[in-house]
Amino acid sequence: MIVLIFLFALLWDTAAGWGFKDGVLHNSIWLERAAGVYHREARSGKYQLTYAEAKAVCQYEGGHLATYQQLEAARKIGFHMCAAGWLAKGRVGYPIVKPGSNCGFGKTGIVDYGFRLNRSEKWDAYCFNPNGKACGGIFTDSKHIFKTPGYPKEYENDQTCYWHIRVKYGQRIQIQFLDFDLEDDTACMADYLEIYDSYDDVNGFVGRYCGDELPENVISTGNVMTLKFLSDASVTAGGFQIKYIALDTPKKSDGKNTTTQDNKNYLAGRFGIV
Ligand SMILES: *[C@@H]1O[C@H](CO)[C@@H](O)[C@H](O)[C@H]1NC(C)=O
Ligand SMILES: *[C@@H]1O[C@H](CO)[C@@H](O)[C@H](O)[C@H]1NC(C)=O
Ligand SMILES: [Ca+2]
Repeated sequence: MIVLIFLFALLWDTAAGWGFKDGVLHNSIWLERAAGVYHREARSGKYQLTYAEAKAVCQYEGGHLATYQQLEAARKIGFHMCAAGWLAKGRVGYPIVKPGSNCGFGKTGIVDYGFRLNRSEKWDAYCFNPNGKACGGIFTDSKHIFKTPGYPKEYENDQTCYWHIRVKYGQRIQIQFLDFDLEDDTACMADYLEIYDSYDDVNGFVGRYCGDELPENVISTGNVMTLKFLSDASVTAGGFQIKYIALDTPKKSDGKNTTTQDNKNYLAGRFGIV
């Protein structure tokens, strides 16, 4: 661990593109470890999992409950969730990157509820899967392609995937749909993809998508985005392939604004509101 910190300190000095902004590390050697952390809730909604159930959810997906340290490493690269979840050894907490009055008591860090004596309490879960789960993750590279689990085969029932994207401060994220086919229903209640222009799936709702029509590109306003894919207990479809790329925000000296132009594709969700 000490060696790691030293190495980190060394790299810290030399790596030009790295740095703290809003208390968050942009790019780090922790990424590899941290990227295996993800949030899970029961299909029936928030705060429905006992400790034993939370453990089972992570194990079913080939991982285990994340430790406090793993959650903190993930937080350091921008993992932010406004939902308390079980961690290893019966601890409960959630990671806050961006302080807000409605979540995390205006502080940043792991909001720690401590080791619970009553393991029948119901919370969400934070899992860790080092083997690069196909479903969700935290991404900080300048471009990446996401696929539904199993793609190009049909996705499975009862999937919940979160993709957290964070590019360099000052950049924006462009989402391009390469292929899209989710079970279709009029209000996208069964299977859907949701896009959020924020760290989590609470703020910045952009749109909810289903069916087989290829949605238009979406461009973020900031350098973070969250994508959430859910499938219900029956009927699957081909799934999707989505590419994101980091866009450099034009320098002020350019003297021209692309914002207006980009905005026409922004909030393009089939059920886009806000
Ligand atoms: C433990 O938590 C459950 C769920 O919140 C509650 O129903 C139960 O009464 C609690 N048990 C004790 C001993 O406090
Ligand atoms: C660009 O946008 C900024 C902020 O919206 C505005 O103040 C400025 O006048 C715009 N510049 C041009 C050239 O449109
Ligand atoms: Ca379905």
